[in-house]
Amino acid sequence: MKKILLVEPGAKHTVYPPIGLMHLAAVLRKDYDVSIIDYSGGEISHDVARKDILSINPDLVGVRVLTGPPIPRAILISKIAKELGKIVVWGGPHPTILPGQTLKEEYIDSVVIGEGEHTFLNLLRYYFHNKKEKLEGVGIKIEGKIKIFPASKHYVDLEKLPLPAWDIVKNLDKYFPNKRNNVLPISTTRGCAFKCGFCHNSNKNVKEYLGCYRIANPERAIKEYKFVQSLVKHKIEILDVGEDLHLVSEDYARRFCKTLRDSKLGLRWYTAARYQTLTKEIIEMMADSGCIRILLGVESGSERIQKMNNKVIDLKRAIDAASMLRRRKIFVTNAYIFGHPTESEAELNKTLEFIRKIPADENLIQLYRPMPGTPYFDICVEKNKFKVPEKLYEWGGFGVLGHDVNVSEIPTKVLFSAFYRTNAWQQIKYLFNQQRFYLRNRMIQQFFNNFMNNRFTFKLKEYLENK
Ligand code: B12
Repeated sequence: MKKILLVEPGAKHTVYPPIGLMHLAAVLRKDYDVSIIDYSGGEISHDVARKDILSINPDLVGVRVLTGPPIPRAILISKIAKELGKIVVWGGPHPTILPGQTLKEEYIDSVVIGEGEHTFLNLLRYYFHNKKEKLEGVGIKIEGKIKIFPASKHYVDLEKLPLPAWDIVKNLDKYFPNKRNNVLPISTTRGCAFKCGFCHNSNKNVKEYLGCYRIANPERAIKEYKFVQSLVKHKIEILDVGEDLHLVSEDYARRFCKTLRDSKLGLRWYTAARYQTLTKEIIEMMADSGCIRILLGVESGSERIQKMNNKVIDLKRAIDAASMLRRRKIFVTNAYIFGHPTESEAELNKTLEFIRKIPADENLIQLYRPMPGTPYFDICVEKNKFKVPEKLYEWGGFGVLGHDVNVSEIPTKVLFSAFYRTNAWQQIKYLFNQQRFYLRNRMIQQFFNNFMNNRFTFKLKEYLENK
Protein backbone atom coordinates (compact mmCIF):
# COMPACT_ATOMS: atom_id res chain seq x y z
CA MET A 1 0.00 0.00 0.00
CA LYS A 2 1.37 3.44 -0.93
CA LYS A 3 2.01 5.77 1.99
CA ILE A 4 0.50 9.28 2.07
CA LEU A 5 1.53 11.87 4.64
CA LEU A 6 -0.80 14.85 5.12
CA VAL A 7 0.67 17.88 6.85
CA GLU A 8 -1.06 20.85 8.48
CA PRO A 9 1.56 23.62 8.83
CA GLY A 10 -0.90 25.70 10.93
CA ALA A 11 0.19 28.88 12.65
CA LYS A 12 2.56 29.09 15.60
CA HIS A 13 0.18 30.50 18.20
CA THR A 14 -3.06 28.69 17.40
CA VAL A 15 -3.68 25.03 18.16
CA TYR A 16 -6.47 23.82 15.89
CA PRO A 17 -7.33 20.28 14.75
CA PRO A 18 -6.53 19.51 11.07
CA ILE A 19 -10.16 19.20 10.03
CA GLY A 20 -9.63 19.45 6.25
CA LEU A 21 -6.94 16.75 6.34
CA MET A 22 -9.04 14.45 8.53
CA HIS A 23 -11.84 14.70 5.96
CA LEU A 24 -9.40 13.70 3.23
CA ALA A 25 -7.86 10.89 5.27
CA ALA A 26 -11.30 9.40 5.95
CA VAL A 27 -11.77 8.88 2.22
CA LEU A 28 -8.18 7.91 1.34
CA ARG A 29 -7.62 5.31 4.02
CA LYS A 30 -9.50 2.54 2.20
CA ASP A 31 -6.78 2.47 -0.44
CA TYR A 32 -3.73 4.12 1.13
CA ASP A 33 -1.74 4.05 4.33
CA VAL A 34 -2.44 7.61 5.58
CA SER A 35 -0.72 9.60 8.34
CA ILE A 36 -1.37 13.17 9.52
CA ILE A 37 1.06 15.56 11.19
CA ASP A 38 -0.31 18.77 12.65
CA TYR A 39 2.23 21.50 13.47
CA SER A 40 -0.36 24.04 14.66
CA GLY A 41 0.44 25.84 17.89
CA GLY A 42 4.22 25.36 17.71
CA GLU A 43 7.45 26.16 15.93
CA ILE A 44 8.52 24.00 12.94
CA SER A 45 12.24 23.38 12.78
CA HIS A 46 14.04 21.98 9.76
CA ASP A 47 15.44 19.07 11.76
CA VAL A 48 12.17 18.03 13.37
CA ALA A 49 10.24 18.21 10.08
CA ARG A 50 12.95 16.18 8.33
CA LYS A 51 12.91 13.57 11.09
CA ASP A 52 9.10 13.40 11.02
CA ILE A 53 9.02 12.83 7.26
CA LEU A 54 11.83 10.28 7.37
CA SER A 55 10.18 8.31 10.16
CA ILE A 56 7.00 7.89 8.10
CA ASN A 57 8.84 7.66 4.78
CA PRO A 58 5.77 8.40 2.64
CA ASP A 59 5.51 8.18 -1.14
CA LEU A 60 3.72 11.51 -1.27
CA VAL A 61 3.39 14.53 1.05
CA GLY A 62 0.19 16.59 0.91
CA VAL A 63 0.16 20.02 2.56
CA ARG A 64 -2.86 22.20 3.53
CA VAL A 65 -2.17 25.87 2.96
CA LEU A 66 -3.93 29.10 3.95
CA THR A 67 -2.80 32.54 2.83
CA GLY A 68 -0.68 34.31 5.50
CA PRO A 69 1.59 32.98 8.26
CA PRO A 70 1.17 29.27 7.31
CA ILE A 71 2.88 29.92 3.93
CA PRO A 72 6.55 30.04 5.05
CA ARG A 73 5.90 26.97 7.19
CA ALA A 74 4.35 25.12 4.24
CA ILE A 75 7.32 26.09 2.06
CA LEU A 76 9.80 24.75 4.62
CA ILE A 77 8.03 21.39 4.87
CA SER A 78 7.68 21.09 1.09
CA LYS A 79 11.35 21.86 0.43
CA ILE A 80 12.42 19.19 2.91
CA ALA A 81 9.99 16.67 1.40
CA LYS A 82 11.33 17.45 -2.08
CA GLU A 83 14.94 17.07 -0.91
CA LEU A 84 13.93 13.64 0.34
CA GLY A 85 12.56 12.78 -3.10
CA LYS A 86 8.84 12.87 -2.29
CA ILE A 87 5.98 13.95 -4.54
CA VAL A 88 4.64 17.20 -3.03
CA VAL A 89 0.97 18.20 -3.42
CA TRP A 90 -0.61 21.39 -2.05
CA GLY A 91 -4.30 21.84 -1.25
CA GLY A 92 -6.54 24.22 0.69
CA PRO A 93 -7.58 27.86 0.22
CA HIS A 94 -4.31 29.40 -1.02
CA PRO A 95 -3.48 27.04 -3.92
CA THR A 96 -7.20 26.93 -4.75
CA ILE A 97 -7.06 30.63 -5.56
CA LEU A 98 -3.59 30.78 -7.08
CA PRO A 99 -2.84 27.35 -8.57
CA GLY A 100 -0.64 28.71 -11.37
CA GLN A 101 1.55 30.94 -9.20
CA THR A 102 1.89 28.20 -6.57
CA LEU A 103 3.06 25.68 -9.15
CA LYS A 104 5.86 27.96 -10.32
CA GLU A 105 7.84 26.81 -7.28
CA GLU A 106 10.05 23.87 -8.16
CA TYR A 107 9.35 22.00 -4.90
CA ILE A 108 5.58 21.68 -5.59
CA ASP A 109 4.48 19.01 -8.07
CA SER A 110 0.73 19.52 -8.13
CA VAL A 111 -2.15 21.33 -6.42
CA VAL A 112 -5.69 20.25 -5.71
CA ILE A 113 -8.13 23.08 -6.36
CA GLY A 114 -11.17 23.31 -4.05
CA GLU A 115 -12.77 20.29 -2.44
CA GLY A 116 -10.21 17.53 -2.10
CA GLU A 117 -11.94 14.20 -1.48
CA HIS A 118 -12.62 13.00 -5.03
CA THR A 119 -9.94 14.98 -6.86
CA PHE A 120 -7.10 13.88 -4.58
CA LEU A 121 -8.05 10.20 -4.94
CA ASN A 122 -8.12 10.72 -8.68
CA LEU A 123 -4.69 12.40 -8.59
CA LEU A 124 -3.24 9.57 -6.49
CA ARG A 125 -4.50 7.04 -9.02
CA TYR A 126 -2.76 9.08 -11.70
CA TYR A 127 0.55 9.07 -9.80
CA PHE A 128 0.55 5.52 -8.54
CA HIS A 129 -1.63 3.41 -10.79
CA ASN A 130 -2.30 4.84 -14.20
CA LYS A 131 -0.74 7.87 -15.81
CA LYS A 132 -3.61 7.85 -18.33
CA GLU A 133 -6.19 8.67 -15.60
CA LYS A 134 -8.37 11.65 -16.66
CA LEU A 135 -7.39 14.44 -14.27
CA GLU A 136 -9.98 16.84 -12.85
CA GLY A 137 -9.78 19.80 -10.47
CA VAL A 138 -6.00 19.84 -10.24
CA GLY A 139 -3.01 21.82 -11.43
CA ILE A 140 0.02 19.69 -12.22
CA LYS A 141 3.40 19.79 -13.87
CA ILE A 142 3.57 17.36 -16.79
CA GLU A 143 6.92 17.15 -18.56
CA GLY A 144 7.90 20.46 -16.98
CA LYS A 145 4.74 22.30 -18.15
CA ILE A 146 2.03 23.56 -15.78
CA LYS A 147 -1.43 22.28 -16.70
CA ILE A 148 -4.68 23.24 -14.95
CA PHE A 149 -7.58 20.81 -15.32
CA PRO A 150 -11.23 21.95 -14.98
CA ALA A 151 -13.28 21.08 -11.91
CA SER A 152 -14.81 17.69 -11.36
CA LYS A 153 -18.62 17.65 -11.29
CA HIS A 154 -18.42 14.92 -8.66
CA TYR A 155 -18.99 16.87 -5.43
CA VAL A 156 -18.95 15.46 -1.94
CA ASP A 157 -22.28 14.32 -0.56
CA LEU A 158 -21.96 15.12 3.15
CA GLU A 159 -24.50 12.41 4.03
CA LYS A 160 -22.29 9.74 2.51
CA LEU A 161 -18.92 11.09 3.61
CA PRO A 162 -17.29 9.03 6.38
CA LEU A 163 -16.65 10.92 9.64
CA PRO A 164 -13.32 12.79 9.70
CA ALA A 165 -10.47 10.45 10.67
CA TRP A 166 -9.85 11.86 14.18
CA ASP A 167 -8.46 8.49 15.20
CA ILE A 168 -5.33 8.79 13.07
CA VAL A 169 -4.24 12.15 14.53
CA LYS A 170 -1.54 11.71 17.19
CA ASN A 171 -1.92 13.25 20.63
CA LEU A 172 -5.57 14.21 20.19
CA ASP A 173 -5.71 15.31 23.81
CA LYS A 174 -3.77 18.46 22.97
CA TYR A 175 -6.95 19.89 21.40
CA PHE A 176 -8.94 19.23 24.57
CA PRO A 177 -6.60 20.32 27.37
CA ASN A 178 -9.17 21.21 30.03
CA LYS A 179 -10.56 18.79 32.58
CA ARG A 180 -14.09 19.86 31.60
CA ASN A 181 -15.95 22.02 29.12
CA ASN A 182 -13.69 21.35 26.16
CA VAL A 183 -14.82 22.69 22.80
CA LEU A 184 -15.04 20.48 19.71
CA PRO A 185 -14.84 22.28 16.36
CA ILE A 186 -17.13 20.60 13.87
CA SER A 187 -17.38 21.18 10.14
CA THR A 188 -20.91 20.72 8.79
CA THR A 189 -20.90 22.74 5.58
CA ARG A 190 -19.21 23.07 2.22
CA GLY A 191 -19.03 26.43 0.47
CA CYS A 192 -21.31 29.29 1.39
CA ALA A 193 -24.80 30.32 0.29
CA PHE A 194 -23.74 33.99 0.03
CA LYS A 195 -21.16 36.01 -1.83
CA CYS A 196 -19.65 38.68 0.44
CA GLY A 197 -17.13 40.96 -1.25
CA PHE A 198 -14.23 40.26 1.14
CA CYS A 199 -14.72 36.51 1.43
CA HIS A 200 -12.84 33.57 -0.01
CA ASN A 201 -16.16 31.91 -0.84
CA SER A 202 -16.88 34.53 -3.51
CA ASN A 203 -13.84 33.48 -5.49
CA LYS A 204 -14.48 32.05 -8.95
CA ASN A 205 -12.32 28.95 -8.42
CA VAL A 206 -13.87 28.32 -5.00
CA LYS A 207 -17.40 28.44 -6.45
CA GLU A 208 -16.48 26.30 -9.42
CA TYR A 209 -14.20 23.73 -7.78
CA LEU A 210 -16.04 23.51 -4.46
CA GLY A 211 -19.49 23.24 -6.00
CA CYS A 212 -22.78 24.40 -4.56
CA TYR A 213 -23.42 25.12 -0.89
CA ARG A 214 -24.14 22.00 1.15
CA ILE A 215 -24.99 21.46 4.80
CA ALA A 216 -24.97 18.12 6.59
CA ASN A 217 -27.85 16.66 8.51
CA PRO A 218 -27.53 17.89 12.16
CA GLU A 219 -27.33 14.23 13.29
CA ARG A 220 -23.84 14.10 11.79
CA ALA A 221 -22.57 16.64 14.36
CA ILE A 222 -23.84 14.40 17.19
CA LYS A 223 -22.23 11.31 15.64
CA GLU A 224 -18.93 13.14 15.26
CA TYR A 225 -19.09 14.35 18.86
CA LYS A 226 -19.63 10.77 20.16
CA PHE A 227 -16.77 9.50 18.01
CA VAL A 228 -14.28 12.13 19.21
CA GLN A 229 -15.39 11.84 22.83
CA SER A 230 -14.69 8.11 22.67
CA LEU A 231 -11.07 8.86 21.67
CA VAL A 232 -10.08 11.51 24.21
CA LYS A 233 -9.41 11.67 27.93
CA HIS A 234 -11.24 14.83 28.94
CA LYS A 235 -14.88 15.77 28.65
CA ILE A 236 -16.10 17.63 25.59
CA GLU A 237 -19.20 19.62 26.49
CA ILE A 238 -19.38 22.28 23.80
CA LEU A 239 -19.65 22.02 20.00
CA ASP A 240 -18.25 24.85 17.90
CA VAL A 241 -20.22 24.68 14.67
CA GLY A 242 -19.27 28.21 13.72
CA GLU A 243 -17.59 27.78 10.33
CA ASP A 244 -18.17 30.53 7.76
CA LEU A 245 -21.90 30.36 8.24
CA HIS A 246 -23.81 27.73 10.18
CA LEU A 247 -27.44 28.76 10.78
CA VAL A 248 -28.06 29.51 7.13
CA SER A 249 -31.88 29.48 7.18
CA GLU A 250 -34.74 29.44 9.68
CA ASP A 251 -35.69 25.92 8.61
CA TYR A 252 -32.19 24.55 9.16
CA ALA A 253 -31.86 26.45 12.47
CA ARG A 254 -35.06 24.78 13.73
CA ARG A 255 -33.80 21.33 12.69
CA PHE A 256 -30.41 21.88 14.31
CA CYS A 257 -31.89 23.10 17.61
CA LYS A 258 -34.38 20.23 17.72
CA THR A 259 -31.66 17.64 17.09
CA LEU A 260 -29.48 19.04 19.87
CA ARG A 261 -32.39 19.21 22.31
CA ASP A 262 -33.70 15.73 21.45
CA SER A 263 -30.21 14.23 21.82
CA LYS A 264 -30.49 14.83 25.60
CA LEU A 265 -26.69 14.98 25.74
CA GLY A 266 -26.76 18.38 27.46
CA LEU A 267 -24.25 19.77 25.00
CA ARG A 268 -23.82 23.51 24.60
CA TRP A 269 -22.87 25.03 21.25
CA TYR A 270 -21.37 28.00 19.42
CA THR A 271 -22.61 29.12 16.03
CA ALA A 272 -22.31 31.69 13.24
CA ALA A 273 -25.34 33.18 11.53
CA ARG A 274 -26.77 36.19 9.71
CA TYR A 275 -29.08 38.65 11.44
CA GLN A 276 -31.95 37.95 9.01
CA THR A 277 -32.24 34.33 10.22
CA LEU A 278 -32.69 35.38 13.84
CA THR A 279 -36.40 35.69 14.63
CA LYS A 280 -37.65 35.65 18.22
CA GLU A 281 -38.79 32.03 17.82
CA ILE A 282 -35.38 30.92 16.52
CA ILE A 283 -33.50 32.72 19.30
CA GLU A 284 -35.68 31.05 21.94
CA MET A 285 -35.06 27.64 20.37
CA MET A 286 -31.33 28.31 20.21
CA ALA A 287 -31.11 29.24 23.86
CA ASP A 288 -33.31 26.30 24.93
CA SER A 289 -31.14 23.83 23.02
CA GLY A 290 -27.86 25.03 24.54
CA CYS A 291 -26.53 27.77 22.25
CA ILE A 292 -24.21 30.00 24.26
CA ARG A 293 -22.27 31.95 21.65
CA ILE A 294 -22.87 33.47 18.21
CA LEU A 295 -20.77 35.25 15.60
CA LEU A 296 -22.53 37.73 13.31
CA GLY A 297 -20.98 39.74 10.50
CA VAL A 298 -22.18 43.35 10.43
CA GLU A 299 -19.10 44.59 8.53
CA SER A 300 -20.21 48.19 7.92
CA GLY A 301 -22.80 50.77 8.94
CA SER A 302 -22.90 52.36 5.51
CA GLU A 303 -25.66 51.30 3.14
CA ARG A 304 -23.43 51.78 0.09
CA ILE A 305 -20.69 49.58 1.54
CA GLN A 306 -23.24 46.99 2.65
CA LYS A 307 -24.53 46.79 -0.91
CA MET A 308 -21.03 46.63 -2.38
CA ASN A 309 -20.31 43.85 0.08
CA ASN A 310 -23.52 41.96 -0.76
CA LYS A 311 -24.65 41.98 2.86
CA VAL A 312 -27.39 44.46 3.79
CA ILE A 313 -28.13 44.76 7.51
CA ASP A 314 -31.36 46.21 8.89
CA LEU A 315 -30.17 48.20 11.91
CA LYS A 316 -33.42 47.98 13.88
CA ARG A 317 -33.71 44.25 13.32
CA ALA A 318 -30.09 43.74 14.35
CA ILE A 319 -30.58 45.76 17.55
CA ASP A 320 -33.71 43.74 18.48
CA ALA A 321 -32.07 40.38 17.72
CA ALA A 322 -28.84 41.20 19.57
CA SER A 323 -30.80 42.36 22.63
CA MET A 324 -32.86 39.15 22.63
CA LEU A 325 -29.75 36.98 22.26
CA ARG A 326 -28.03 38.69 25.17
CA ARG A 327 -31.13 38.48 27.34
CA ARG A 328 -31.00 34.72 26.78
CA LYS A 329 -27.32 34.74 27.83
CA ILE A 330 -26.00 34.02 24.33
CA PHE A 331 -22.63 35.74 23.93
CA VAL A 332 -22.87 38.05 20.89
CA THR A 333 -19.84 38.79 18.71
CA ASN A 334 -20.47 41.39 16.00
CA ALA A 335 -17.71 41.50 13.39
CA TYR A 336 -16.80 44.71 11.58
CA ILE A 337 -14.28 45.69 8.93
CA PHE A 338 -12.65 49.13 8.92
CA GLY A 339 -11.22 50.41 5.63
CA HIS A 340 -13.34 48.66 2.99
CA PRO A 341 -12.11 49.44 -0.53
CA THR A 342 -13.43 52.89 -1.62
CA GLU A 343 -14.78 53.60 1.91
CA SER A 344 -14.94 57.27 2.92
CA GLU A 345 -14.49 58.84 6.33
CA ALA A 346 -18.23 59.60 6.55
CA GLU A 347 -18.96 55.91 5.87
CA LEU A 348 -16.53 54.81 8.55
CA ASN A 349 -18.33 57.15 10.96
CA LYS A 350 -21.58 55.34 10.18
CA THR A 351 -19.90 52.08 11.22
CA LEU A 352 -18.76 53.66 14.49
CA GLU A 353 -22.39 54.71 15.03
CA PHE A 354 -23.57 51.10 14.41
CA ILE A 355 -21.03 49.82 16.92
CA ARG A 356 -22.47 52.14 19.53
CA LYS A 357 -26.07 51.14 18.72
CA ILE A 358 -26.05 47.33 18.28
CA PRO A 359 -25.62 45.56 21.62
CA ALA A 360 -22.71 43.09 21.77
CA ASP A 361 -20.44 41.28 24.19
CA GLU A 362 -17.65 41.59 21.67
CA ASN A 363 -17.12 43.90 18.72
CA LEU A 364 -14.53 42.16 16.59
CA ILE A 365 -13.00 44.92 14.51
CA GLN A 366 -10.47 44.12 11.80
CA LEU A 367 -8.67 46.34 9.32
CA TYR A 368 -9.56 45.23 5.83
CA ARG A 369 -6.80 43.02 4.39
CA PRO A 370 -7.04 42.13 0.73
CA MET A 371 -7.36 38.36 0.48
CA PRO A 372 -6.47 37.08 -3.00
CA GLY A 373 -9.20 36.15 -5.42
CA THR A 374 -12.03 38.02 -3.70
CA PRO A 375 -14.16 40.74 -5.38
CA TYR A 376 -12.72 43.33 -2.95
CA PHE A 377 -9.19 42.28 -3.92
CA ASP A 378 -10.00 42.99 -7.55
CA ILE A 379 -11.22 46.50 -6.65
CA CYS A 380 -7.91 47.14 -4.82
CA VAL A 381 -5.89 45.94 -7.81
CA GLU A 382 -7.95 48.04 -10.22
CA LYS A 383 -7.42 51.11 -8.10
CA ASN A 384 -3.73 50.37 -7.79
CA LYS A 385 -3.92 50.37 -4.02
CA PHE A 386 -1.16 47.91 -3.29
CA LYS A 387 1.43 45.71 -4.91
CA VAL A 388 0.22 42.20 -5.64
CA PRO A 389 2.78 39.59 -4.52
CA GLU A 390 4.47 37.95 -7.47
CA LYS A 391 6.10 35.14 -5.52
CA LEU A 392 4.53 32.56 -3.25
CA TYR A 393 6.52 33.48 -0.10
CA GLU A 394 5.43 37.14 -0.33
CA TRP A 395 1.90 36.09 0.75
CA GLY A 396 3.26 35.09 4.18
CA GLY A 397 2.71 38.50 5.81
CA PHE A 398 -0.92 38.75 4.72
CA GLY A 399 -3.37 39.35 7.53
CA VAL A 400 -0.65 40.10 10.08
CA LEU A 401 -0.62 43.21 12.26
CA GLY A 402 2.11 45.58 11.09
CA HIS A 403 1.62 44.55 7.43
CA ASP A 404 -1.46 46.74 7.09
CA VAL A 405 -2.44 48.45 3.87
CA ASN A 406 -4.97 51.21 3.38
CA VAL A 407 -7.16 50.50 0.36
CA SER A 408 -9.96 52.90 1.36
CA GLU A 409 -10.37 56.61 0.57
CA ILE A 410 -9.89 57.46 4.26
CA PRO A 411 -6.57 59.18 5.07
CA THR A 412 -4.29 56.48 6.51
CA LYS A 413 -3.70 58.35 9.76
CA VAL A 414 -7.45 58.74 10.36
CA LEU A 415 -8.19 55.08 9.52
CA PHE A 416 -5.43 53.59 11.66
CA SER A 417 -6.12 55.89 14.57
CA ALA A 418 -9.88 55.06 14.46
CA PHE A 419 -8.96 51.37 14.30
CA TYR A 420 -6.47 51.33 17.17
CA ARG A 421 -8.49 53.73 19.35
CA THR A 422 -11.76 51.84 18.95
CA ASN A 423 -10.07 48.50 19.34
CA ALA A 424 -8.18 49.43 22.49
CA TRP A 425 -11.44 50.16 24.26
CA GLN A 426 -13.42 47.33 22.61
CA GLN A 427 -10.79 44.71 23.41
CA ILE A 428 -10.69 45.66 27.08
CA LYS A 429 -14.49 45.48 27.23
CA TYR A 430 -14.37 42.13 25.43
CA LEU A 431 -11.75 40.68 27.76
CA PHE A 432 -13.99 41.52 30.69
CA ASN A 433 -17.11 40.03 29.02
CA GLN A 434 -15.15 36.97 27.93
CA GLN A 435 -14.08 36.27 31.50
CA ARG A 436 -17.69 36.63 32.64
CA PHE A 437 -18.71 34.20 29.89
CA TYR A 438 -16.16 31.63 31.11
CA LEU A 439 -17.37 31.92 34.68
CA ARG A 440 -21.04 31.74 33.67
CA ASN A 441 -20.32 28.56 31.72
CA ARG A 442 -18.11 27.03 34.41
CA MET A 443 -15.06 27.11 32.10
CA ILE A 444 -12.67 27.61 34.97
CA GLN A 445 -9.40 26.57 33.32
CA GLN A 446 -10.16 28.75 30.30
CA PHE A 447 -10.86 31.63 32.68
CA PHE A 448 -7.37 31.42 34.21
CA ASN A 449 -5.60 30.71 30.89
CA ASN A 450 -7.18 33.76 29.33
CA PHE A 451 -5.19 36.09 31.58
CA MET A 452 -2.01 34.91 29.85
CA ASN A 453 -3.28 33.99 26.38
CA ASN A 454 -5.71 36.54 25.08
CA ARG A 455 -6.08 38.70 21.95
CA PHE A 456 -3.56 41.25 23.25
CA THR A 457 -0.82 38.71 23.93
CA PHE A 458 -1.58 36.82 20.69
CA LYS A 459 -1.34 39.91 18.49
CA LEU A 460 1.80 41.05 20.26
CA LYS A 461 3.54 37.71 19.70
CA GLU A 462 2.46 37.59 16.02
CA TYR A 463 3.61 41.18 15.49
CA LEU A 464 7.04 40.64 17.09
CA GLU A 465 7.64 37.54 14.98
CA ASN A 466 6.69 39.04 11.63
CA LYS A 467 8.39 42.43 12.15
C1 B12 B 1 -11.61 27.21 11.50
C2 B12 B 1 -11.11 28.38 10.70
C3 B12 B 1 -10.13 29.16 11.28
C4 B12 B 1 -9.48 28.81 12.61
C5 B12 B 1 -8.40 27.74 12.42
C6 B12 B 1 -7.50 27.92 11.22
C7 B12 B 1 -7.42 26.66 10.41
N1 B12 B 1 -6.54 25.78 10.80
O1 B12 B 1 -8.13 26.45 9.42
C8 B12 B 1 -8.92 30.20 13.07
C9 B12 B 1 -9.96 30.85 13.94
C10 B12 B 1 -7.59 30.17 13.81
C11 B12 B 1 -8.86 30.93 11.74
C12 B12 B 1 -8.12 32.07 11.54
C13 B12 B 1 -8.07 32.77 10.36
N2 B12 B 1 -8.75 32.49 9.23
CO1 B12 B 1 -9.93 30.99 9.05
N3 B12 B 1 -11.22 29.67 8.72
C14 B12 B 1 -11.63 28.67 9.42
C15 B12 B 1 -12.79 27.98 8.67
C16 B12 B 1 -14.11 28.59 9.19
C17 B12 B 1 -12.91 26.47 8.74
C18 B12 B 1 -11.65 25.67 8.31
C19 B12 B 1 -12.05 24.23 8.13
O2 B12 B 1 -11.87 23.44 9.01
N4 B12 B 1 -12.70 23.89 6.99
C20 B12 B 1 -13.28 22.61 6.70
C21 B12 B 1 -12.39 21.75 5.79
C22 B12 B 1 -13.13 20.48 5.43
O3 B12 B 1 -12.10 22.47 4.61
P1 B12 B 1 -10.59 22.76 4.11
O4 B12 B 1 -9.65 22.85 5.23
O5 B12 B 1 -10.64 23.87 3.15
O6 B12 B 1 -10.20 21.41 3.34
C23 B12 B 1 -10.76 20.96 2.15
C24 B12 B 1 -10.10 21.53 0.86
O7 B12 B 1 -9.56 22.81 1.01
C25 B12 B 1 -9.09 20.52 0.48
N5 B12 B 1 -7.78 20.54 1.12
C26 B12 B 1 -7.35 21.18 2.21
N6 B12 B 1 -6.07 20.88 2.48
C27 B12 B 1 -5.64 20.03 1.55
C28 B12 B 1 -4.40 19.42 1.36
C29 B12 B 1 -4.23 18.57 0.28
C30 B12 B 1 -2.92 17.88 0.08
C31 B12 B 1 -5.31 18.34 -0.61
C32 B12 B 1 -5.13 17.42 -1.74
C33 B12 B 1 -6.56 18.94 -0.41
C34 B12 B 1 -6.72 19.79 0.66
O8 B12 B 1 -9.73 19.32 0.83
C35 B12 B 1 -10.45 19.49 2.06
C36 B12 B 1 -11.67 18.62 2.01
O9 B12 B 1 -12.47 18.92 0.90
C37 B12 B 1 -12.48 28.43 7.21
C38 B12 B 1 -13.67 28.47 6.29
C39 B12 B 1 -13.98 27.11 5.70
N7 B12 B 1 -15.25 26.82 5.62
O10 B12 B 1 -13.10 26.33 5.35
C40 B12 B 1 -11.84 29.81 7.43
C41 B12 B 1 -10.76 30.27 6.46
C42 B12 B 1 -9.84 29.11 6.19
N8 B12 B 1 -10.07 31.30 7.22
C43 B12 B 1 -9.72 32.32 6.52
C44 B12 B 1 -9.09 33.48 7.03
C45 B12 B 1 -8.99 34.68 6.08
C46 B12 B 1 -8.59 33.51 8.33
C47 B12 B 1 -7.84 34.67 8.99
C48 B12 B 1 -6.79 35.34 8.13
C49 B12 B 1 -8.91 35.64 9.49
C50 B12 B 1 -8.39 36.93 10.06
N9 B12 B 1 -8.74 38.00 9.37
O11 B12 B 1 -7.73 36.96 11.05
C51 B12 B 1 -7.21 33.99 10.23
C52 B12 B 1 -5.75 33.64 10.10
C53 B12 B 1 -5.48 32.23 9.70
C54 B12 B 1 -4.00 31.99 9.45
N10 B12 B 1 -3.45 32.63 8.46
O12 B12 B 1 -3.39 31.25 10.13
C55 B12 B 1 -10.07 32.13 5.05
C56 B12 B 1 -8.82 31.69 4.27
C57 B12 B 1 -8.63 32.40 2.97
C58 B12 B 1 -7.27 32.11 2.43
N11 B12 B 1 -7.03 32.63 1.27
O13 B12 B 1 -6.45 31.45 3.02
C59 B12 B 1 -11.22 31.05 5.18
C60 B12 B 1 -11.40 30.17 3.95
C61 B12 B 1 -12.51 31.86 5.51
C62 B12 B 1 -13.09 32.61 4.35
N12 B12 B 1 -14.26 32.19 3.92
O14 B12 B 1 -12.57 33.57 3.84
N13 B12 B 1 -9.64 30.34 10.79
